[in-house]
Order: sequence, then structure tokens, then C-alpha cells
Amino acid sequence: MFSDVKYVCMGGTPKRMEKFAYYIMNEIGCKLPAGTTLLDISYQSYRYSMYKVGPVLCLSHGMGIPSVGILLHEIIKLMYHAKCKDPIFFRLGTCGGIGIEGGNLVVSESAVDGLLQPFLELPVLGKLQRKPAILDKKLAYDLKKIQQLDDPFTITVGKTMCTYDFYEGQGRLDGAFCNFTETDKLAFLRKIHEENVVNMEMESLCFAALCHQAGIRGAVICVTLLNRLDGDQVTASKETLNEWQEYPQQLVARYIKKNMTHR
Ligand code: R2B
Ligand code: URA
Repeated sequence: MFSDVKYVCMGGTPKRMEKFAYYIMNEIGCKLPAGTTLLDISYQSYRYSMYKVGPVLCLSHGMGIPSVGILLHEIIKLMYHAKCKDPIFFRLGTCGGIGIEGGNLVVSESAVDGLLQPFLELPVLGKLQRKPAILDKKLAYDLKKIQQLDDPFTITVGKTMCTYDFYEGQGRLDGAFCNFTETDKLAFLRKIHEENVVNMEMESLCFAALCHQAGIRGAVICVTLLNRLDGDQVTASKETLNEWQEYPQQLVARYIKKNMTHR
């Protein structure tokens, strides 16, 4: 059932990935038999959603490293047992821009943790294991290259900081609590910006580490919801946010369409 999978596309929420499944179905000209709809293959598990559209597998990974880590183990095993040949993994997500306004794309060149360390640290059998968080640079720049003049977004390839928390972990002052000031926050954000961090999200470190360990090419494409140098709250309207969240999907669909015939 899965042996023809060439592209694995994952994103946070089940609904967004269902939408992506219908979108990619149309984009690659895949047709469903009359009177049928796409089925969430894993609907009985209530753990994540999974749709298969020809060579594209669409999945939801939830929020944060523990959630995406479970999914990646299970999908890497699936690829192995199904004998999939050289699949490419994409994470399509949202992020906070550092010096980039809302509504633009960032393709991660590499991922670092909240201490700017380029590896995933995981306690295994009572010892800290380090997995290098390396992404495929060529794939990242190939995604940037397919930018079109009439795209409503810019594409920046750069370093992504992956955190264990959305509020204090990303230096926000608007969580339930924090023990730092606006000045401390800005000093931190400016410091990481000087270290070439262009965005912050919560899965790239684990995604990069597990793809690298499995020898799978992977890319992280996120749309910025705000520029963190200007504030903490996501203030764009629901309609605008929905429109922005389609940008990573548009870029990945373009890449898949362009490469499908050559693979
Ligand atoms: C981006 O948005 C989510 C937090 O709101 C998280 O999953 C991420 O990486
Ligand atoms: N996702 C994050 O992790 N951080 C943001 O600021 C926005 C989306």
C-alpha cells in the first residue's frame, strides 16, 4: 500500500493536512473514483491524521518535539517495511520570524536548540544522547530556487531555533508567567539574530535529527506569523492566517510537481 510513496509531507494540525491532501490531489492530477472521498487512514488511532494521495503521504505531527518524534519513528519504520525508495520528508509549518515580517517563508538551512546547539539531546537509558540536527542544504536551496516573481511571499534560507516551549522558551512575556523583562527579551532575540537565526518554531531539531539518522532527505518550510522583534502576540486575522498557512503548501506542491516526472 505504501511502496510508491516518494514524498512525506507533515504539518501540525489534522485539518490543515487534510486540506493539503485535497490540494495536492488537485495539483498532481490524482483522481478519486466517483462518489468517494479521501480517508484518514489512521482515523481509528486518534493519534494523528494520515492521507495518501498517489506518491504523497500527508500527516499531522501535533505540536512540539515529543509529538513529532513519535510520528517520525513510526513513519521511518513504515518507509523501511514498505521498501520506499529515497523518499523526501517535508515539514510544512508556522513560525515566529526574527527580523522577517509575517506572511513570508523560511526554509531551514539548519536547526539549533534554545542554547544554539546544533543537535537534539535525548535522555536514553539514563544518559544524554546527542543526535546531530542536519538538514539537506541542496534541498533547501532547490526550494528557494523555485520562487516565482508573482509569489506574495519572500523565501529566506537560514538557521531555525527550535524550542521546547512557545512562551518562556521563545522569550515571550505574554505566557502565564515569565521572570524576565522586555529589555532581556530583545537582547536575546537580537543576539540570536546576530548568530543568523531567522525564525523560531518547535519541531525542526527532532525532524532534522531523525531524518539525518535515517539517511532521509528532509526540509522544513515555515510561514512566519509575526516578526518577533516587533512583539509576542499573533495579531493577524483568522482569514489572513489561513491564507498564509497555504504558502508552505504552495511551495512544496510546486516542488513535487516539478520533480515527480523525473524520479
Ligand atoms: C509552530 O506553531 C506551534 C506552536 O503554536 C508549534 O507546533 C510550532 O512549531
Ligand atoms: N510557532 C512558534 O513556535 N512560534 C511563533 O512565534 C509562531 C508560531
